[in-house]
Amino acid sequence: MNKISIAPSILSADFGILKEEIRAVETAGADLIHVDVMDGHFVPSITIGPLVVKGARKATKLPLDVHLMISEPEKYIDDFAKAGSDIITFHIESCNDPKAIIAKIKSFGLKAGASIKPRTDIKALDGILGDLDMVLVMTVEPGFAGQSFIKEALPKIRNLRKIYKKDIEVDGGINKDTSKLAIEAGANILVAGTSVFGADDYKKAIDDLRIGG
Ligand code: S6P
Ligand code: MG
Repeated sequence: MNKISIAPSILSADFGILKEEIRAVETAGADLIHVDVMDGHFVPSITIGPLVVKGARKATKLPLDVHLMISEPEKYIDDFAKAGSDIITFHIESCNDPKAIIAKIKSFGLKAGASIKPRTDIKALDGILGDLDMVLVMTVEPGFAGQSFIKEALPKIRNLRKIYKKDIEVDGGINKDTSKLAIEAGANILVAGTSVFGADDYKKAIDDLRIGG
């Protein structure tokens, strides 16, 4: 895994000018656009739904990387697929039948990802790793942007990389210092909200993440 991809999270963008924000990170070198969907149930916050994904779809040709932090994700795959997602990631902690969800995502021709929270062991992915296109390892507790990176998640990334050759994405508290740690551990897609949209220079922020500071 040599190429490091950067996925700015629009959760930290200015939603009043969302189209411009998406285009600005695209111009600055982003590889994917990360979309954080929260339902006020699986996590405390409520963020965005399929309508915003539909709007984002019109703003960019970059892949839309949709991170569902919601209960009963199986009920909403259709809506997010039809809105224009390219990758749909659900939380392993939020569902009983992950294989069925993966099959549903793939039935739309999309990539399927599964995410684990910082305290969830990679064993929770036993039996589905072969079906997935991506694993998203959370490095903060899902729910809010702007939290600090949980270093205890790093050994999990290292262990996962030994057995998983496809995409490993990290999400939460990624900045130019922690990106280095995540890349060294084996992650190849870095999600970043605050450290990109909070920067004055999006290009410099993205370049700094890609090279690990
Ligand atoms: C988890 C969080 C992530 C987002 C996040 C990253 O609570 O919501 O899923 O992708 O916005 O933000 P930051 O500021 O930690 O880079
Ligand atoms: Mg996310």
